Amino acid sequence: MTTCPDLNNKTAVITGASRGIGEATARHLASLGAHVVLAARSADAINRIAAEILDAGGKAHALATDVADDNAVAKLIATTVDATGRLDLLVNNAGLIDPIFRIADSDPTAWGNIIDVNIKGVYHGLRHAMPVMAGQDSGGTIVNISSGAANSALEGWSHYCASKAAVQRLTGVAHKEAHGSGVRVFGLSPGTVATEMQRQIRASGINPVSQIPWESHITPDWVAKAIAFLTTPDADKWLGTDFSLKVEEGRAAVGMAS
Ligand code: NJP
Repeated sequence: MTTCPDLNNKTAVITGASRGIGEATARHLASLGAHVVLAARSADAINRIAAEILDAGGKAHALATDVADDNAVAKLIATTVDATGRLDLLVNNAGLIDPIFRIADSDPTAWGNIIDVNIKGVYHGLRHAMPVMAGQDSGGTIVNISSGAANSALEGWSHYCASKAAVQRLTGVAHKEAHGSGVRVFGLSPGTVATEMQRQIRASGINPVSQIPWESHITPDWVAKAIAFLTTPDADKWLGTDFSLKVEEGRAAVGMAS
C-alpha cells in the first residue's frame, strides 16, 4: 500500500507545461491541492490552462519562460517564491527532440538548441531551485524528466540521446550535493507517451521508435501520477536515479496494470 500524495499548501513549478506531459502534470498536481506554476514559452497556452485550473477550484499561476535562458529561470523561481512563499516541487520537464536528423545531416545551431533546452534548461532549474529548497525546513523534491534514450543509442537522435544521458548524470550529481540538506532529486523515464513529441518522432520515420503503434504509448496522466508518487517517502529508494515507467516495479508503484 503506497502513501497517497498530499500536496495541500505545497507549491510546484512545472516547466514545459503548455501541452503534453507538463500540462497533464500541472492539472494533476493542482487536483492534489498544489499551487501550480506553469512555465513554457507559449504564454497563451499556459495562461489558458492556468485559468482552467482556477475555474476548477485549484490554485495556479502562469509565467512565460524559456528554460534555455538562465535569467528567465531565475525569475521563474523568484516569482514563485514571492507569490506563494515556498517551492516544494520542481518538475524539469521542458524538452525538445525536433529536428530529428542523422549526425552527418545535422545543423550545429539546431543541435545546440536541443542541448540548451534539454541539458542547460535542467541545470538552470536545479541551480535556482536547490538553494531555495535547502533553505526550507521541509526541503523539496526535484524531478528531471529523463528518457530511455539516456541509456540507449538511436539513429537520428544524437542530440536527444546525448542530452538525456547528461540529464541522468545531472540527477545523480544534484542528489549527492543536495540530499544532506533535504532536497530530494529524481529522474523519471516515462516510456513512450502520446504527445506532440511522439508525433514528431513518428513523422521522422527514422528509427524503430517512429514505428511504434500509437495505441502502445501511455497517456500523459500516468507520468503525472508518477511525479506525484515521487513526492512521497515511498519513492526514496529511487533517489538520485531514474524511476522508470517501463519496468514492472515502477508501473506497480503508480498503479499501472502491466
Ligand atoms: O513533449 P511535448 P512531451 N522553454 O512536445 C516545452 C520527455 N519524454 O510532453 O515552450 C520552456 O508535448 C514546450 O512548450 P513551449 C521529453 O524529452 C517524452 O512528450 O510552449 N519550455 C512544451 O510544453 C520532455 O523532456 C517522451 O513550446 C519549453 C514541452 O516543452 C518531456 O518528456 C518519452 C522549451 C514539450 O511538450 C515532455 O515531453 C520520454 C523552452 N525552451 C521522455 N522548449 C514521450 N513523449 O514519449 C520546449 O522518454 N518547451
